[in-house]
Amino acid sequence: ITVGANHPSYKNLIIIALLNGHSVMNFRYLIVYVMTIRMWDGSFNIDILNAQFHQRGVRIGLTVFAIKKYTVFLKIFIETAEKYFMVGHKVCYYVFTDRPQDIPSFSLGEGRTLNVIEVTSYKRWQDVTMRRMQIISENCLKRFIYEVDYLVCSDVDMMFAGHHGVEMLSDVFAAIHPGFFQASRKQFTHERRPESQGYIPEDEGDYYYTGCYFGGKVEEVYKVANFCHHAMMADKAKNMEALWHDESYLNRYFLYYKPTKLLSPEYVWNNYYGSPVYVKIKRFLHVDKDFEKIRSN
Ligand code: 2GW
Ligand code: MN
Repeated sequence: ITVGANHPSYKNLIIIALLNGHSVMNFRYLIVYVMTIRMWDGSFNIDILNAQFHQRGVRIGLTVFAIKKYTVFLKIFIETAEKYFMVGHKVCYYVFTDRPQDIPSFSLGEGRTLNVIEVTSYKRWQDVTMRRMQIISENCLKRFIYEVDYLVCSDVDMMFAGHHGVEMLSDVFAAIHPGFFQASRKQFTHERRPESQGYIPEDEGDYYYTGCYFGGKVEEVYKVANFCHHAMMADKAKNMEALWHDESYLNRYFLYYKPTKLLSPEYVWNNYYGSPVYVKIKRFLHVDKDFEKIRSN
């Protein structure tokens, strides 16, 4: 959309943004702002949404990878998901792991199931995190499309701490990386080498999206994951790897295929960034990890 600063809708856009509690720094951001729906506390009526989604009998898949030592994160992840994630809806957890024997059993709420799927691990941690895209895309075709309507793809070193309901679902949704919510475009750590498939020009890029939480309809998640996997393979053939691995390719995908819903930092927060007033509810948190210990082989 191109709307000049003198256009009457310019004022309306600013008013909408301010009513939602945002400072308007840059008109370009503002346009993207109104194109995507942001989910903040108070911006949705969960009772109406729950009724609509129940009527449709919507099934939601949650994919998570616990490879090597990262199996330790699963307990808190699933236990807190049972408390907060899509409560009252049909939920299917998909746990991908190379250590199925290390996966504890969980007591799950009604209508909720957990599938453990064995996958092979990779030596390099960059491959462990990036290959998630390949595995997700393959399973979209093989399995998810037959079993669920929406998919939510998450890191495992996370815990739910507040309501995560159907308000977040959309054809494609993404979340802003908590460290870049207030950053300017110049500060975004996008991949800047034009030769890379993750390339985003200096004067482009709406947000810096996190790689740890995204999703949507199965057919849309397939497109996201398939793109990221192939972009990564094309770079690999040139002996390249984007700066932030899968996260960089994900950001590149969203540059030209924008998410239809944008989750506020309430939905992905990291206490490393403190407790700013705009995050009224911390719904999902990065778990502290001992990097040395957890990432060593
Ligand atoms: C091992 C060594 C170093 C880094 C990751 C791993 C590792 C990751 C592992 O041994 N086993 C494993 O299952 N993982 C999976 O990859 C797990 O699901 C984990 O949550 C995910 C991403 O790795 P993580 O959480 O350590 O990386 P973060 O929190 O720094 O993630 C951000 O950056 C990544 C790319 O570098 C991804 O884009 C991720 O989605 C981002 O949140
Ligand atoms: Mn993580």
